Amino acid sequence: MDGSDDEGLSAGAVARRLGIAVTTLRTWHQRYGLGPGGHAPGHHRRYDAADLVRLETMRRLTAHGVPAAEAARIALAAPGEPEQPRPHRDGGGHTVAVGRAGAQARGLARAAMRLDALTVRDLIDQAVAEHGVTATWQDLICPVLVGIGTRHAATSRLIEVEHLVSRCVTEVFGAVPRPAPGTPVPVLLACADDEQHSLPLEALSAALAERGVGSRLLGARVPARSLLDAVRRTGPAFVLIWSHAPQTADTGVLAELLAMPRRPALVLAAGPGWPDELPDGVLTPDSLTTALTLAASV
Ligand code: B12
Repeated sequence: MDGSDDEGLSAGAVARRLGIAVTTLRTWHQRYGLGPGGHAPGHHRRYDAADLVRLETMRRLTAHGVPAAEAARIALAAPGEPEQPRPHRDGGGHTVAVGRAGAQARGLARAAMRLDALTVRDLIDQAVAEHGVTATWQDLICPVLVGIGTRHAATSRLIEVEHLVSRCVTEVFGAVPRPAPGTPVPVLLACADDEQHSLPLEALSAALAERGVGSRLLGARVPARSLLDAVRRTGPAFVLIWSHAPQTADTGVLAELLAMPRRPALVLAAGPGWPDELPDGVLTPDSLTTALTLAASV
């Protein structure tokens, strides 16, 4: 049932195959002439293999943030050689809202919804190379994650998309070069016990690495005792604990950190899980940028 016959594919089938909305396909046809080759007026539009190649080029370029008019010019200029049959299917799907974020975020959201891990990874990789970790996290990744989370909350779906994007973010941020072995590591980053939302810490660790600052990233679900042991053994100047939900926000561990004989100079509680009332002396950065500024002070 993909709307194909001997004369080609229907608009709906092409849209599904490319993971775009039919309205997008129509816009590309009307505005940029990227329609079905032999489209005879009065007949249903059928797309042939060469049309598909051009449209796939258009989709790929716009996913990478190339403005639509420019992408269409390139797609129309390219020879419309039929693609070899592909051994895989992509995941279909359309997109999620990314608020006022730019074309790159929309491209990332579309790739995520297609479960196109290679493009997701590539887009994040390119953004880090061009704009750095902080801008990539705040302007590209966060809007997409928030969009996915909002849609998930409304539909109980898209967990596969959430996992795929999270994995790609982890891979790209993990690949940002770290300071050389032997460099001091003044920063310790950990999620609260049972807390799985580690991506903000991964962003912080990668952004610190860009600035030549080493960090120990303990990642998700760090029990209080393990965190305190790690602090005792490594003596960090800056300890940040992430909690995304009140259920994981254990203020007791913050008090214990502050009471240690050689306590870290800065103890930070970050994430939306923490209550307003925290032990005196705990800092509460509300953004990656603020956390970076505080880290620079130690
Ligand atoms: C990715 C994700 C996951 C991944 C996490 C993978 C990973 N390695 O991190 C997985 C799939 C594991 C996951 C699991 C769950 N998740 Co989840 N998840 C998300 C998602 C989509 C993004 C999380 C994230 O990284 N947010 C960070 C950015 C993107 O959010 P932000 O709002 O822009 O950030 C603000 C601040 O936090 C701050 N900030 C951002 N980055 C940084 C960095 C630093 C250093 C600092 C200081 C500040 C800062 O600035 C922003 C402006 O205020 C959110 C959606 C969302 N809106 O956040 C849901 C979301 C957080 N998850 C949610 C839920 C319910 C769950 C689960 C309970 C689902 C389940 N039933 O199992 C489990 C949690 C299990 C647990 N005990 O932890 C809910 C939480 C609702 C709530 N408040 O309790 C959310 C909000 C989705 C939703 N709308 O329902 N999740």
